[in-house]
Amino acid sequence: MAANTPTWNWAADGSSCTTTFTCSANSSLTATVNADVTTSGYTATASVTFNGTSYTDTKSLVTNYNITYVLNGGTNASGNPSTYANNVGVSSFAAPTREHDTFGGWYDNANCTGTPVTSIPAGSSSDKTLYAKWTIDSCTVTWKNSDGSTLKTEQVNYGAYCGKELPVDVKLYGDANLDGSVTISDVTEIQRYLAELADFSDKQLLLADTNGDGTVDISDATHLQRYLAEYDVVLGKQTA
Ligand SMILES: [Ca+2]
Ligand SMILES: [Ca+2]
Repeated sequence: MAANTPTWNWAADGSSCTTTFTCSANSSLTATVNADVTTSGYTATASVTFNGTSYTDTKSLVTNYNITYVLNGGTNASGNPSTYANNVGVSSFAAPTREHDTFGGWYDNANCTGTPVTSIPAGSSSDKTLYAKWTIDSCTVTWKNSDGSTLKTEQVNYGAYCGKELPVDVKLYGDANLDGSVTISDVTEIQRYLAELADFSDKQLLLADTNGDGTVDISDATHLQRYLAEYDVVLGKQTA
């Protein structure tokens, strides 16, 4: 039959193709044949011979895939792409940032184990999720005797004490409002500090860290409440 221009019916992934010819004199007459598909680079070529005439069609195999970043509280670098093309990949990723922490690489798993992901090679063919690994920055705290001499220095995770020189001649741990006794009003004062309604001096930061972990947060208010309720808890950093 005399055929008009064929219709090419590609598989989505370009791996196969059928070709439909329609009779130019009677469009109800069609013939569908399998084309031979070859690929070169990122182009697939379908070839078919029908009634002694050869026909070819091409399909691009370039596909864009998504990249998802799990930042765990960090801020991504603006240059990191949200997609990649499979014929190009991604040659490198920039480091995200998170305050007081050090970036430890991108990983393909939430536990950030194994080998860091530094690129996506050309030829990859799936959406990717990258997880940011973080290491908490640490700093040195110097504990001072009441005469000003150094008792000891200590490496602690970033927190309220960071970089501070702190006196150890303070006995009233929990006395966050510095009134000489440890009461529920100190819980309130810690909550005011956490709500940014009050500024704390270095001495207050030390006294307010009632669980002695180097930072002042809501767990210290809870710890102090438990102490006041006469649970068996001890206040403060046991230093001297
Ligand atoms: Ca007090
Ligand atoms: Ca604490």
